[in-house]
Amino acid sequence: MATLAESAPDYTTLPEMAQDVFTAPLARPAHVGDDWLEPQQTDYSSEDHAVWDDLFARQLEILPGRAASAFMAGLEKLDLGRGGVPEFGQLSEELGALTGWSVVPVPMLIPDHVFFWHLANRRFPAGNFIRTRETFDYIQEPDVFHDVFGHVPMLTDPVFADYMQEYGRAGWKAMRYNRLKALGALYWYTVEFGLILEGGKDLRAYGAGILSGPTEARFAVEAQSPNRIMLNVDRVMRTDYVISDLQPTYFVIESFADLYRQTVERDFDRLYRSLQAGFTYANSAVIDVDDVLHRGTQEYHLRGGRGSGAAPV
Ligand code: HBI
Ligand code: FE
Repeated sequence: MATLAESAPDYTTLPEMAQDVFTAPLARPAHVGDDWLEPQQTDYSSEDHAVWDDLFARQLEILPGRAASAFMAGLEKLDLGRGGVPEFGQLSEELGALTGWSVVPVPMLIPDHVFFWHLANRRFPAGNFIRTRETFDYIQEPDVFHDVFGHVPMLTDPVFADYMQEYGRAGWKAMRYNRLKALGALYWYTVEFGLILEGGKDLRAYGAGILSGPTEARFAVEAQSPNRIMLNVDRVMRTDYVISDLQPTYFVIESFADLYRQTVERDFDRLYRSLQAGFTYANSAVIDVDDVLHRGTQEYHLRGGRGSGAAPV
């Protein structure tokens, strides 16, 4: 049977999002255009720069031995600890020389199709604002510390940099099949909360959601509560996730090359056709196809999780 050959989308132009695609509507601030880019990066106050410096110092106490080697190398290559919030122009020049990526300022969360479009063109949209002392430990909206400290170092790794671009390109197909939530789960369990088993033995974090906060690096790498399961893309794209607490389950890759292979060389048409709308597996589920590294006790979540006073054990 002959199938119609699909031509590749034009990734250079902003895609149109169909009205009936399941996605969160966002009100666009009046001062940004369809690309959601800020005209320029904020002029940070000296207090803003001090907040960056203090966040940076705190993470560096926690991350050695817990963060992936590629992440620690990226921090060095970009000299992100030189003091103060990095200037995106200079950062983009340095990152551009390494992997061709740039960092562009956005006001807040941006719509999925705009986010994918920037990634497909090797532009990383980073929150312009920085948290305050009041929200020092935890904020839900991605600020410049989460985005630049958490995400940008990984973009110095050539394979990971390619994975992020391919992830953005994958957005077009996910929109067409109305499966953005499933593709979002893949982002969540890799780019935000991914673990890697370095050299087949050392568990390390490469996800920005883990690396940019004070608690989750220890929890993700060392605690007894969470499940740690080898990444399987089909499985992950059927798995629900929580956005406001530590993760009940982390998925582990062998290498970035393996992550790239599992996703980019995959037949997403088949997967999307077989996926139900919505998720199949709870975020704490362990199922029979799982290659389980550690079966978690889930003690932290069973005791009530964030806000309950439960220890992240
Ligand atoms: N916007 N600023 C910003 N940062 C994100 O990480 C982001 C976003 N919009 C949509 C989005 N992420 C999702 O598409 C991914 O989490 C899948
Ligand atoms: Fe993020």
